[in-house]
Amino acid sequence: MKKGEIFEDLLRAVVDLDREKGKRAAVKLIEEKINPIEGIEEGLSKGMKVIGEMFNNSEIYLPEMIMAADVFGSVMEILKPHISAEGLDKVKRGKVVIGTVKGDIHAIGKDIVAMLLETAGFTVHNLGVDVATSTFIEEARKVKADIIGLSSLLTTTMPTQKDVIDILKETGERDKYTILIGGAPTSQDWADEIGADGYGETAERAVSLALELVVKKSIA
Ligand code: B12
Repeated sequence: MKKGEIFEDLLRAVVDLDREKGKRAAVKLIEEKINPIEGIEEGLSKGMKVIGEMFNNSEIYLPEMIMAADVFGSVMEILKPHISAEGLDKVKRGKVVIGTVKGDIHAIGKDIVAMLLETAGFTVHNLGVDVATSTFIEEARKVKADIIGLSSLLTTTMPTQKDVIDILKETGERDKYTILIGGAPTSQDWADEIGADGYGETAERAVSLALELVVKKSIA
């Protein structure tokens, strides 16, 4: 079976809410020794994009969106143990506090970023979803974080990413942390506007950014 066909099956499994199809495709992907991260980005996540568009066009409703997230999660359970830190040494690279901002319960993308950062050698404190602005700051202080990761999937919760940065500026702690933002409605422009250090469009980009920025800081 070709790589593209497996990705297509993963995409279709999410869109058709077909858990068994997803599981079969995941097993195939592992048998064919394809990088699971590619399967997540090129298959599952693309399927989720389609689901989002269908929801937007009222072709599906909330229960279907919940079921799609469930299929995504089941397939991830199969892929997770096969995601390895190939080529990366096991040196701890720094501490990350990550969560989805207040008012927002989207978890999938943030959890993938958290998982890949962990695989890349970071110590990750995943605060979950609907995280209060004060909790991000308190946890970052408590664990002496190097990076704060803020996920937002709703246009209405994007300003909360800015709130975290603004409060850190007010308390004089802004420069203590590298702040990364992400989530579907966010962008590099938004990151620049609110004064974040980086924007990660995908989980892979989030990891490369984290590595770049931490190295930069250590030689600054
Ligand atoms: C699945 C889903 C849900 C699930 C979430 C389940 C879960 N456990 O997470 C459920 C059903 C609960 C849900 C609920 C709602 N949803 Co919803 N949801 C989605 C959907 C279809 C997919 C999101 C997803 O998981 N994508 C897959 C992951 C892998 O991608 P990702 O999240 O973008 O993450 C990647 C990158 O963004 C990045 N990244 C993410 N976070 C971070 C953080 C950092 C630091 C970095 C560097 C990078 C990074 O890396 C990730 C991996 O590559 C999107 C559509 C879309 N296009 O995003 C709508 C969507 C986000 N939802 C939407 C809406 C409206 C809602 C509801 C308000 C619906 C309702 N009427 O109740 C509620 C909101 C509830 C709330 N208060 O949060 C809208 C938002 C519109 C807007 N612009 O504000 C969208 C865009 C759908 C649409 N087209 O209308 N949703």
